Amino acid sequence: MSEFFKNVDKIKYEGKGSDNPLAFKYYNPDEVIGGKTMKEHLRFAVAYWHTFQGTGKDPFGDGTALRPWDNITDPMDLAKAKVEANFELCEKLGVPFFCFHDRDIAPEASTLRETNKRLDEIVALIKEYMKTSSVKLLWGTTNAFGNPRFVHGASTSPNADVFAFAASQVKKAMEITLELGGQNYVFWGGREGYETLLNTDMKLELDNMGRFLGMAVDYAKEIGFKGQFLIEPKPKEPTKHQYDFDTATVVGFLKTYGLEKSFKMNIEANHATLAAHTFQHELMTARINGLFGSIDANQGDLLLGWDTDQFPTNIYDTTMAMYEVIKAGGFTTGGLNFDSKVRRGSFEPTDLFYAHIAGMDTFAKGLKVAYKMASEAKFDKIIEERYASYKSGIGSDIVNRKVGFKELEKYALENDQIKNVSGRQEVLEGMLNNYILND
Ligand code: XLS
Ligand code: CA
Ligand code: CA
Repeated sequence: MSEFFKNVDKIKYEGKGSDNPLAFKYYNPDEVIGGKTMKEHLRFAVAYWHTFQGTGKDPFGDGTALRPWDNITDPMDLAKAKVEANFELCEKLGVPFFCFHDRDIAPEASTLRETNKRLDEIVALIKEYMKTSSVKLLWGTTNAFGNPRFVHGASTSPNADVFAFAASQVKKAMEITLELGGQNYVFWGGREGYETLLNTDMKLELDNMGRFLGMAVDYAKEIGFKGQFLIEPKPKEPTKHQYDFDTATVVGFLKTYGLEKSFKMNIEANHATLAAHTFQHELMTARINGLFGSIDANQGDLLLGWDTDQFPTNIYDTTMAMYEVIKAGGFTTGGLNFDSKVRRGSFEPTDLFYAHIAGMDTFAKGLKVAYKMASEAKFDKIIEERYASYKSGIGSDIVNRKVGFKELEKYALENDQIKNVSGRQEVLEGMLNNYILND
């Protein structure tokens, strides 16, 4: 067994005072917060595609990443080396999970049959590693967007042969996710969207996407896959308009096609901001609809405005995200998957560790602050008071639907001198600062 990251040992918790870039300052896996360890709360995962497939290539230039497997030329040997590197990296970081697309772990061959054989070979190798490692699969998914056959989408392609191909790919990816004990299966829309309505039958495309997901639910039952199905919303990129625009859109979609009991959400921070929402908004929308599942942890850059997938280092975002996770009762099958890539300029192998450490510390700090905020319930109390008018009198009659427009008009005619109270936003933002700064 080769060691790829020779200059990195197991990353330890050294605490706030440490200036060792290869140590945790806030993430202390065994520290107990509210009856659960940090490791159990946060359920971190490494994203195979960015960490092992990412090269730093962008539209203006070639990849810059220097990786210890760069000298391996045979595609299957390379795929095997990356399996080894994945277990080494996860173990050294103490990250308990990883996530992959089918095509991340095994390269596509010239026929589907041959591609599936390659997948089987790599899955057998991963299984072998899992026998001695505690690293598990958080979720599997399908890459049905990269190959040119998916130029017009997968399940929403106008070409039924493409629909069939994508179905066979998801079928296989579900089988290997089951075989590897994956706890969830993710559906991110890939190219499920459109460029122009001049050539698009939107109704047929949406109906087909509904049919496709329905077939996936049927097949999961057939093979006994008990993992959670997750949908990951995104408003644009690669298509101009992605059908799974945001959480609210997906909630409507699931209800239209009768799929709301079979799916939950995988919320990505960068996709939230692309949809002009905050990360917290998307998490709350999922939670209040009973559909919170998992998180793709990253952050965008509002000045750039595209899906930059940066490692999460913004403490406000991680605090409010963990606040929502706690309000949702914590993760069950889900977790925090670093769908994040090191910047093109951070091309050294050790940058992969620095980046994950920064992300893990930022979420650990967010968890600690959020836990305190949730247990002290100051914000809850303020919100409760703000809506107190619905607890009695006319408010309670509205909530209980005891009144209609006629009764409300009668009430309003007698109570038309309305008094409002301040929303005190700045006080609340100051309170949040105090929590973050004093913890
Ligand atoms: C792309 C998505 C993708 C999904 C998995 O923007 O984030 O990586 O998470 O297919
Ligand atoms: Ca994602
Ligand atoms: Ca993304």
